[in-house]
Amino acid sequence: QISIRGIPMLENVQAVKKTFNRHLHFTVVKDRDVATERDYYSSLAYTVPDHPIGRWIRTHQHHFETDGKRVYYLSMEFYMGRTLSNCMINLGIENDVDEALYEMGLNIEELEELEMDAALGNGGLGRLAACFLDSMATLGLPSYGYGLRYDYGIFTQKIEDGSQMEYPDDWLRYGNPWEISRPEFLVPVQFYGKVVEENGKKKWIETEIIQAMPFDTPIPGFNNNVVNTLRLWSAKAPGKFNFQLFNAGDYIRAVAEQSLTENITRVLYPNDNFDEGKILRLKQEYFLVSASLQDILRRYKHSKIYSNTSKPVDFTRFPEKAAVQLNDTHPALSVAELMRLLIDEEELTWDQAFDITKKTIAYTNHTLLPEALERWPIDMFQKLLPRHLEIITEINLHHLDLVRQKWPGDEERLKRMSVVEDEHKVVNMGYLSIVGSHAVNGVAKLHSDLLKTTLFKDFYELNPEKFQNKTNGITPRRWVLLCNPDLSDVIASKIGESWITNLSQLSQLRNYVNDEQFVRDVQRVKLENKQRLVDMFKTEYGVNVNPTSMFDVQIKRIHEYKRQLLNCLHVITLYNRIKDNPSKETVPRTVIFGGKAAPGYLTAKLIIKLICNVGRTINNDPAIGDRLKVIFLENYRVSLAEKIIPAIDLSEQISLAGLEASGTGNMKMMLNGALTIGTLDGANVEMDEEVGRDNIFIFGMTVEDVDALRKKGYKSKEFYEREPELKRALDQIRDGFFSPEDPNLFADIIKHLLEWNDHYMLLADYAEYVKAQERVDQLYKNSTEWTKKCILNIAASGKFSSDRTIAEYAKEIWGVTPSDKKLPS
Ligand code: 26R
Repeated sequence: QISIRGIPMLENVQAVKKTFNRHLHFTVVKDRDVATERDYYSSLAYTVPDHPIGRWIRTHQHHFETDGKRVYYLSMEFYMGRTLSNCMINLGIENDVDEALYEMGLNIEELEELEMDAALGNGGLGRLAACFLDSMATLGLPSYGYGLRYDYGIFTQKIEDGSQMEYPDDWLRYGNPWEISRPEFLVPVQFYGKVVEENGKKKWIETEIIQAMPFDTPIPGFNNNVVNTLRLWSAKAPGKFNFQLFNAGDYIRAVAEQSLTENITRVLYPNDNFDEGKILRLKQEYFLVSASLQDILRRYKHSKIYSNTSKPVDFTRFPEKAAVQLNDTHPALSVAELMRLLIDEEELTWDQAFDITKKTIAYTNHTLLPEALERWPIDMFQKLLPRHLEIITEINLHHLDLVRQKWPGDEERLKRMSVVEDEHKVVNMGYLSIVGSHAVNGVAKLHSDLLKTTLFKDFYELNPEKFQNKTNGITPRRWVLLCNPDLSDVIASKIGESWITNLSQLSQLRNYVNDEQFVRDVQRVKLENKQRLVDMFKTEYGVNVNPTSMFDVQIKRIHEYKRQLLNCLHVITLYNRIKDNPSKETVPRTVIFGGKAAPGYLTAKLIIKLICNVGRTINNDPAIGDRLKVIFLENYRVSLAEKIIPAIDLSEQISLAGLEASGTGNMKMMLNGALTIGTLDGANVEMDEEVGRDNIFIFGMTVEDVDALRKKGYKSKEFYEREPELKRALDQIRDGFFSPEDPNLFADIIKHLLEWNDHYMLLADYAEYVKAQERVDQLYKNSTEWTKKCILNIAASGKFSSDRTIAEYAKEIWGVTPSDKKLPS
């Protein structure tokens, strides 16, 4: 076995042992007689970050000295998952640490399991931000992530009696060894107050101030000695009230109430693709934006050109030194805040400020779903951010002037394109982001095209040059090297290791599809990965799973548009077929679902309940045996994805065409040798292009078909009447076959699909989906042919590295150049 992880060096191993023992003693304050597993984990987690510290400081010095353009990625979510093993891999110290722990009689894999996920994200958007940080560091870009340090990340999901229950995710309970607070860079953020004019200058006064405390986490690049920074803000009460004014009772109350101020960064909003419009969320968004932009401007003012000189700071050159990327509209207030800072604080003119703002900011859209588009009520702005409302109003006036120039007399268009929607009295944050940016991008080809032809059509016609595509990607470090070390070794044994930072090299694997030993190795690794899960299914869920059965997996947030219900209808169909024809040979399947439902999204919660109940019926039916099993994974999250994805045979990507902006799980599964069953949606379209139609199971309506069917008048009941197996499955759900204790339990699901006309058109795609699944079964019977297609999928997955995505952002949006230079170690 060749090892990508390097050979342990004696002196390194000794050094790790020494540091480990020092931390056990001086940081954790235990000796080996009384230390628990968690104490050992903590010692390890304090040992590993000692390694990047020197490189972290040197990276900052390097950025200061070279003074290149910096990239700032602003995001309300960074779904980082665990840090320990990722850090060891990127620093190349995995084997040294492994060996040191082994020599001390400790099991590194068990200790790694004690790390809590940093789950500061909901799903795709947050995890994309985390993959981007890894790629930006690996490509040597001087980049910073800016986000919020929520005390509570995405809730912990428990399944109780088949229903989702939510528990707080107290991820900081045992401390966080990966962060360092930076009180010296504390910044004040203002809220409320009023705007007055003094000598022709606007002043925002009588505001309430909340301090933003930065916490920095190192982001090591892969094998290049670069260590960048993720800076997360935590709300801190100013603690400056005048003691004289309070009597004893007021004093206690005043101190106690400080903690209310700090609620701003208490918890991540658990909604994915649904805008609740809550004021606390608006406060969070502004808190991120204001703290980050103040920090960015401070860094510019202290950059090399201005150090040790009395040269006045020239902000017109700011866009040459800073690129700010908005991860969806959540940080869209950046447009107004940068304008405010430049005009009110730095005394630039409106035109100068607007020019700088537009050149600096770019905006990525991640969804077309109307209910996910942020539109904040004007009254809320008026109260919380009065100065920003003024600025937005003026930006809008200038913008509408341009529209009027281009389309004189087109009042309808003027109304459609207004950033401030008069009718609903809201600010459209998508429109604000477009107007204040020089680039707007979607996250897959199809999605970017749909932005131009539907959601932002008018804006595309006004400024076609702004609109771009940047197809998403994933980091191959976490999503194969870390999570699937055995597959990585098998790949490296054929093509070496350059694919780790140049994923398109995987195409060389095409040369080995007929190499029998290679095919057997890939097969063996998949089976071993599945076997590990089988053990987990037995202990965690009490279900006996056949490791050679097809692992058919749908893992993602639970949402109607993603159509977990369609998958469920297929499962019921398989069940009915086995029951009708018990002696017929079938391809054994284990159908696995995982994902969280937003706590307030009742239909999504009911879908979880249905899946669990269908599983209960099937898993306990002795006539089924191990031919069909259904599992709902509890608390799907980054660290669980790392265990599941290497074991998947079939990847379910079955959203209604036009609604999944990209998907990124689809890419992770492809890279780990799963075959995809999917619609022509999001990045599936490009996966199909890369791998070829013979090696992917595409089914269902295209975007054009969906359009045509809606125009013609879709009637879900017609499909229900036409498809006997579909009708039977729906009748079973309706009649309580899966919920005999409460036969009406799933009435709402039936309502959605039949009475309310099935908004996501599951019934229209059902027949083709079932047929595609039959083709899947046919292929699975021939395990060599199956594995060859898996290999072709791995070989075709190179495009989906986030390194490629980031290189495109760098070149086409940010104007910066990746570097493969290694900093000194
Ligand atoms: C609360 C509200 C404002 C909100 C809306 C939307 C909160 C969170 C979201 C998350 C959305 C934007 C999201 O995660 N979108 C996903 O982005 C991925 C990365 O680009 C895509 O792969 C995926 O298709 C898309 O759904």
